[in-house]
Amino acid sequence: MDAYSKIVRKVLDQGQVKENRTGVNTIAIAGAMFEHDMAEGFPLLTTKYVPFTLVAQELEFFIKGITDKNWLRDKNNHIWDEWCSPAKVAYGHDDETRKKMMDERELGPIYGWQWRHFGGGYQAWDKAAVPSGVDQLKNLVDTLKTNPNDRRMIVSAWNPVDIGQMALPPCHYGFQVTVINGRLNLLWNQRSVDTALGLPFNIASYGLLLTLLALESGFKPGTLVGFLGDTHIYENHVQGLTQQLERKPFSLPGIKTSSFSSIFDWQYKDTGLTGYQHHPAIRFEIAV
Ligand code: UFP
Repeated sequence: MDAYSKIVRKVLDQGQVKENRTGVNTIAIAGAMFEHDMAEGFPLLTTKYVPFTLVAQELEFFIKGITDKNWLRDKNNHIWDEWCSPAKVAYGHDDETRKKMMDERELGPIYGWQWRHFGGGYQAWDKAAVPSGVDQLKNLVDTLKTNPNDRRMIVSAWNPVDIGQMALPPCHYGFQVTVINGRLNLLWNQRSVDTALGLPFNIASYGLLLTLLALESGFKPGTLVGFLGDTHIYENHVQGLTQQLERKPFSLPGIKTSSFSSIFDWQYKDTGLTGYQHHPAIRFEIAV
């Protein structure tokens, strides 16, 4: 059984019913670990279709530090749409901030902002403001090239000062890179895990980031590890996941990047899958 299916199995077997803010109960376990050796292939689920292009577009959006979701919408990518509906924006915002965010289609200082401008004084509606703050991603890349044995290569998206301004507090709130025996490993932390809808995307996204950092630094892709906190299945996802577990996985796809010069210039179009064989998509309702 693949690493993802094992987590699904564990939540189905051991999960306890838990209420949460969405109104749809989950079954949840205290935590789980996902581990995948990139030498075995790219970790995109084969037991259902996962739209890799949407994952890659979102990663480019993060890497570029963009927080205006129109950048994604222009590419027909709607994965962040739910997180700026008036109900969602009410999440920790006063009326004036909400109006500005709706006008701007701004998600607030979410992942990309924290990766590239941590502590930089987010003011999205002030077009004249030059973003400042700590460029954590650039620092990580520089260290990877100059001192790969370093054990401090961390990017944090969890910024308590900024959380009130975000459309959604980071779910995956930090990642670390290590280099061991010429292989680059990426370890991410995630506080809250929607096993059916979020986790397949999160695995693919960090698998892609690992791949890009390996290209950037010349190390071989190593192990992808996810430390997962509240790992849950929404009750209306149980049936679909049970059906998914019955499917026999295909061998994993490969991943191919053309004309790579730097992770900072990389575009989602530069990377594609090779040989992605998969079972049909499964419809899961998103709990917002
Ligand atoms: N969620 C994920 N992965 C993500 C993301 C959200 O699994 O990358 F952005 C899920 C987890 C949870 C919900 O079910 O979205 C967020 O709700 P909360 O903030 O209450 O944990």
